[in-house]
Amino acid sequence: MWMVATGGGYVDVPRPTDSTLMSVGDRREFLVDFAQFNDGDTVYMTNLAVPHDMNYGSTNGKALMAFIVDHSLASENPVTTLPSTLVDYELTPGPVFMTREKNLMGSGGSGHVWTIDGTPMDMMVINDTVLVNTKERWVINNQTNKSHPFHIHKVQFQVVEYTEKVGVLDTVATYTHPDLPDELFGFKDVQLIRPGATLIFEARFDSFPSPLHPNQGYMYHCHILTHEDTSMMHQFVVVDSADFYTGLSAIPGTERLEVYPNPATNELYFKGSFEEAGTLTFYDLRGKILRREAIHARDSKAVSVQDLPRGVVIVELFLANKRYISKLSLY
Ligand SMILES: [Cu+2]
Repeated sequence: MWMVATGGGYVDVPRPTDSTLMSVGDRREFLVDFAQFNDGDTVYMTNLAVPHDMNYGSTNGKALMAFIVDHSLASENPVTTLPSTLVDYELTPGPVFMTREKNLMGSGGSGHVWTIDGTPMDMMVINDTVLVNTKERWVINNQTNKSHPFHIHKVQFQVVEYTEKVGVLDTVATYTHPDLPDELFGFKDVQLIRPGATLIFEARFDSFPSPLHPNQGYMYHCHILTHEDTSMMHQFVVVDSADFYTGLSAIPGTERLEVYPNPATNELYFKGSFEEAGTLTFYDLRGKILRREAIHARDSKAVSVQDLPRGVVIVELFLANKRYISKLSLY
């Protein structure tokens, strides 16, 4: 058979194979040549991953589906040839605007929580803000001892690189576009990440709902139901390139951050104290991260802004369930 498409469209050329590695939510399309079989032959599609001591109780214990060949059923316009190429396929062009790194964490077991970056899913929290029409690179590290099918809404991504440990010696194997195994190739929105493996993909975030409303975040999560439910899932929004600050302001629950002095030169202070530790991020006006750090913001605490470029920047203080933002002039 030949793999001709993934969930996100055609691949470059028909790829001959007799098996493929699928995970939860994954989709592939194949062209299968039944002309080589005789009338009455039974052809099984089997699950090679069924453990030896288990089967589905049918004639062929690993069978998922049986095809009985009947040549009299041939369609009026049968497919008898394969094109040598299907589509012009290349990585999405243009520079990478932002790289994000995510860690899949947790170890399962009773009462245990699977997370992304140690942070459970919270409907009231937007975990990432993406600038519309930019290409991003996401690095997903599986730090657990289970495989996770990573799934993202909104975009079809392309795998740039996949690194995993193989064999009893944990030899590191790295696959890089375009020299990828079939199961890593093509536009897709879900990809299995083995224990200890790292998936790197690129995608262009080409549109967003406008205006933003509550509950309009897009999700990314493990596609195993018990993992996403407990709670290996985060959400992101895509915002307008015309004014990143307006986009941030539109995220539900966002409040104004008061900082002084403004304009500032060397140091910055917060008005008010915040109970929890959080993340402080400086963006430029297009939404590119200039600096990001963990912080416990207090009104007497100085933050150095000496290393930041002069001009207007955006300051964001992101606590566990609250986002505060401000524009800041530096001179
Ligand atoms: Cu999972």
